[in-house]
Amino acid sequence: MTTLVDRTRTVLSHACEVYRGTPHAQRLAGLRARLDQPLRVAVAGRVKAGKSTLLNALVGERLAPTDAGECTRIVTWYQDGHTYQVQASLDRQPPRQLRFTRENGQLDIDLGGLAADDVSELVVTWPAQALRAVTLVDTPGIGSLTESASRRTWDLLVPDEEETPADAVVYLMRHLHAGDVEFLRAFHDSEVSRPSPVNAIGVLSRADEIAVGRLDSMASARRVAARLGADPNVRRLVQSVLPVAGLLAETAVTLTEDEVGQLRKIADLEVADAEELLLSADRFVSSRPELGLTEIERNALLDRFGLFGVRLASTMLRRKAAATATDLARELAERSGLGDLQELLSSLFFERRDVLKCRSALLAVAEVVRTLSLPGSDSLAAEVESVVASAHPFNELRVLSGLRSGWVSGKDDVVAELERVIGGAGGATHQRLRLPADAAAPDLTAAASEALSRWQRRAENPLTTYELAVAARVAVRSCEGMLADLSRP
Ligand SMILES: Nc1nc2c(ncn2[C@@H]2O[C@H](COP(=O)(O)OP(=O)(O)OP(=O)(O)O)[C@@H](O)[C@H]2O)c(=O)[nH]1
Ligand SMILES: [Mg+2]
Repeated sequence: MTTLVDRTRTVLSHACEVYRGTPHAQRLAGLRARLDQPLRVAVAGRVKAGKSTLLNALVGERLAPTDAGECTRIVTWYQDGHTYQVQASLDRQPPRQLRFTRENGQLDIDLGGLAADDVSELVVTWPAQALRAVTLVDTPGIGSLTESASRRTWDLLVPDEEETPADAVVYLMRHLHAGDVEFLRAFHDSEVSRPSPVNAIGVLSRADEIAVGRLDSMASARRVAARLGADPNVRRLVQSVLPVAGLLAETAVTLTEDEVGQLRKIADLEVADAEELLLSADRFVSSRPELGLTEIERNALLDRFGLFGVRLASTMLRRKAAATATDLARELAERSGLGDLQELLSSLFFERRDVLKCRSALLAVAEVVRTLSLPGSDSLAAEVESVVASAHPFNELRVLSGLRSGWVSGKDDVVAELERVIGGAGGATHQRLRLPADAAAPDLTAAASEALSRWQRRAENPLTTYELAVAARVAVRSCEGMLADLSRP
């Protein structure tokens, strides 16, 4: 069976032949190579939304700078590799290797006299488990579009004439800002990425700050995120919005024994005393000198955990909800929302990585064909069309974005089922059928058969709207695909 990747590779090989000797040749070869590389996910959002912090949490190391340094203004790629290396791409000169150091686990890159504006991007190669499946791209915050650092992010996500270098985007919002909607719309409306929420998810970032650091902050953040995620304007742009306390997540995955020792001193206080100490950051830094923590240590704890994190971690230690540093790290990571984000990334992006990569590649070939017409480029365009039109995963993505944009509509329960069946909540069979992960094969088969008949009836029902009937036929194919998979030994 030829897979979508095989077919895309064939198209790219033809494209390389047709455009040999032109300025597009190198880019097409690069696109072909990209099919075998990890998925590229960009982390984007406004200035200080917590992008770099979240990226570090996803990698499990403090690689991205979260201070006010020059490097925060440069688009930076974090990719897996055999050696540790940092390379700067410059505008009109060959790339340059940069020196770097690590202090307290934090990577510090020396720009070696270069100004941030002269560097078009940094590529950090770092052997890390988390980077095997995905290359992460940290972007400067989008403030004003005229500012040069914003411009680079904009070019990365919405290039004028190139394919988007990222296959998918995690978009951070602190609370919905008019600028967020404007940004997301531009990202999706661009010819290259096409209006589609299929490759974007939203994160309500710095979630601990929503209820000013109270212990129930994450619950409030979940409510705000659910509201945002249900807003038609947001649904049109991102698949889902979930809250993440990025700082807590980053600290959890890089927690040290020293820090746990310091938190234990707070945990040993009487509940009422600890609560009073943690009423505000000022009070935490300056009161109870007998605690045995210096002002520097207290400030460091605040920087690493935030007031919410100090409260949560010390409470968990006091209640013995976490006994060891490892337990505490795991609990904090879970409560920060990092686990949920990783699951969502996995079901919506990683499991679909081939489709997303092929999508980026085919859109780019279509773009090249539009830009430069050569003998053979017409048939190339037809090939792209044929792969795009006949590959079922693309049809699923199309229906998904049709649902999100309101183009396909129907009764709420029908729409919800449609979205699930075509993989909108994850591509695994049990997710599509809304069954538990350990559902037995006969139950899956029974559910898939029932879904198949339901969608066949809907597709053929003369009262079904034209759009819904088209979508129903895609759902029928999805059900048939599940049944075919299930019948394989
Ligand atoms: N309380 C709290 N603070 C956070 C969180 N995430 C980030 N911060 C803090 O917010 C500041 C900015 O965080 P960054 O991760 O650098 O944000 P960014 O979006 O990468 O910023 P720029 O790249 O400069 O636009 C830092 O001081 C972080 O410690 C969070 O989840 N909670
Ligand atoms: Mg940053």
